[in-house]
Amino acid sequence: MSEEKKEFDIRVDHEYGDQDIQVLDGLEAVRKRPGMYIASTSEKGLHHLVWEIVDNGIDEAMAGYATTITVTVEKDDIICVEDDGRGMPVGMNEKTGKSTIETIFTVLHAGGKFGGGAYKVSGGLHGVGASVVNALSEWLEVSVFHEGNIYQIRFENGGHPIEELKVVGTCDKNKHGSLIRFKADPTIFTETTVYNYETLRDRLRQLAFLNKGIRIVFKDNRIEDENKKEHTFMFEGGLKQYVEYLNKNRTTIHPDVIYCEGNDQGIECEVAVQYNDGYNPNVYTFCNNINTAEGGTHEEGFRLALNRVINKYARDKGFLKDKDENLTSDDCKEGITAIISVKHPDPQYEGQTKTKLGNTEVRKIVSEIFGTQLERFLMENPDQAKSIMEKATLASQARLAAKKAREATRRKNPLEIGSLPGKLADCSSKDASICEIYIVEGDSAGGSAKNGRDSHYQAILPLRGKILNVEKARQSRVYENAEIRSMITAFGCGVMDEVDTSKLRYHKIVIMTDADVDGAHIRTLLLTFFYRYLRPIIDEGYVYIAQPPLYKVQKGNSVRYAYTDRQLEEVKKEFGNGYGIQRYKGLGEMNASQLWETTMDPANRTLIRVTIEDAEAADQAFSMLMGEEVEPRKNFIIENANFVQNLDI
Ligand code: 1YM
Repeated sequence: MSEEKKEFDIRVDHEYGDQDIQVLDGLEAVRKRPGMYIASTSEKGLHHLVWEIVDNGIDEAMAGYATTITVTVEKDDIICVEDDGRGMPVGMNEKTGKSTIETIFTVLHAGGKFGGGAYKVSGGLHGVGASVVNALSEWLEVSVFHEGNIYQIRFENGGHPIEELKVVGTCDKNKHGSLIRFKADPTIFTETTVYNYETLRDRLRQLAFLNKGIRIVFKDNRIEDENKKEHTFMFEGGLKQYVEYLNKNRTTIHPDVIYCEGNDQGIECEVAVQYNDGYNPNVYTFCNNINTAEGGTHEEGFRLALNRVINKYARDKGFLKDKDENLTSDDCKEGITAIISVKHPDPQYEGQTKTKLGNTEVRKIVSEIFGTQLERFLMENPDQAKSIMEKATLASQARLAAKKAREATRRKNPLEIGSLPGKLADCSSKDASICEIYIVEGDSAGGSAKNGRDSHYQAILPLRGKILNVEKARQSRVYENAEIRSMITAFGCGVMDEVDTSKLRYHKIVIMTDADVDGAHIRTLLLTFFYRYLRPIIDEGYVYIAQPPLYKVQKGNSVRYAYTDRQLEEVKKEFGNGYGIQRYKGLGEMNASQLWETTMDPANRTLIRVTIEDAEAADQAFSMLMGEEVEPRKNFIIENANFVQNLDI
């Protein structure tokens, strides 16, 4: 037996037999390799702890016993989750000889096995069990309100009970439910134990949309602002309201959200759809409340039905003539906002990130439920049907035009230098894994970058002026845009469904814009373009943002650069007095060697890797950019360079 366990044996106050050692081995295994149980020990993994516990509350609500789940972030980042359900069972577990609650919190995967009857739909991807949360917490407390009594048990140091479950007080006889409080263990979550307000708020809102009628209260006691501190999310309309919410900054082309639900073979299926006047589809799919970002059989079923029903209606009603070819799936999806949510007792996930639903029976179930009800909607609402048919047939015409334009941007041979854009100062290396391309705003900065770079592996592509907002333009116009064509040909990896990142000519695509509002705007437009037309280069982590300094501080011969206002204060302190400060308004103010030294030299620079944590957040960002209101848009750009995360060298 290892030293660690002996120490543990002494710490607990009642005797432990072999069985207990096994239990604690389990929790110890979680602590040794947390990555096997939660996504990571970074910020994402930290939030996983909350979702694990919240899921149990949602299960209780979906089983019809709880109405409200309250999630509170207390000061010091303690999480408290409470529901008003039956309360976790307060009896003993025969097999372990301990209370059921202690068992659930100390035996890996115990929760599921104890549940009687009602199947749990939550979990799946992160259904690792409450014991994992316990193992990764500095301490965790469970309280159950049951028949006028408050039962409680507390665990410390990664899951060790300090006492057995016992009654610690009384409460109103009518009160019932479970309450769990915990503090994440900072020795496990070494990056951060601070919860992100937006992450929690947005996911709790999403859970309320996905589970209609459940009230989810979010309180963040770390915040002073009374308006932001507390939110109640409750949507009787469920997905229908979710679609309305996603379309709120858009112009819809028909008034009613098409909504349907059904149940077949124990699989629940819910779909909501509404078209807007944009050109891009926004289709989000979920299984058991988990975002299936890679799609899967539910998405296929949806697509099949959409195609089948729209084509049939278009033919029957003469929107398509005999000579016309069928509308493609892309035609039918132009400007669609759709949510597909299934609840499955035994989901199978596939794909690179295990976010693709694999259960084959789901395809037909979704296709039939959605197809039947979409058909009925079109029949009953001919005016709205007409708007949708016109949109899809127009998309089809535009597609044929776009195809032509697009063929013109496709280089015959990716290495054929002659066809590379004229403005590109390419690098000499052909080894994509070391090559970088800097997309630079303006010719003057482009000039400095060209002179300052290491031309062996750094290429420079200067862009003139603002680039096209691809959210507001049809594909054919996008492909006509000179700046966009330059990027597509320079990258060499194709566009849209033809993207092949193995052909990408640079493994770092670096956006280098001025550190001002215009620079932020250009950056967002570029990201919008990448997101919509070159999504895999973001997903696979090839896109970065350069961080030029904001200030140069000089005293005699020593020069320091400051990238933030805080750094500036530090440098000022260091220099005492007698220094001069230059504020850089644009990259163009730096000469070639300064630009190299501060922003491009791998030894000194800071690059921020762009990730899209969640398509919905990004989509909201982009629709905000499309909105007509200028002020929120400006503020938004300033605040949210922010789907921009993860500091990289
Ligand atoms: C704040 C988190 O965990 N609520 C919760 C959990 C359970 C029950 C009720 C519950 C379930 C069942 C029967 C059942 C759980 N019980 C178990 C186990 N909120 C939160 N509310 N009675 C109560 O599934 O049959 C696991 S979770 F295993 F004990 F049944």
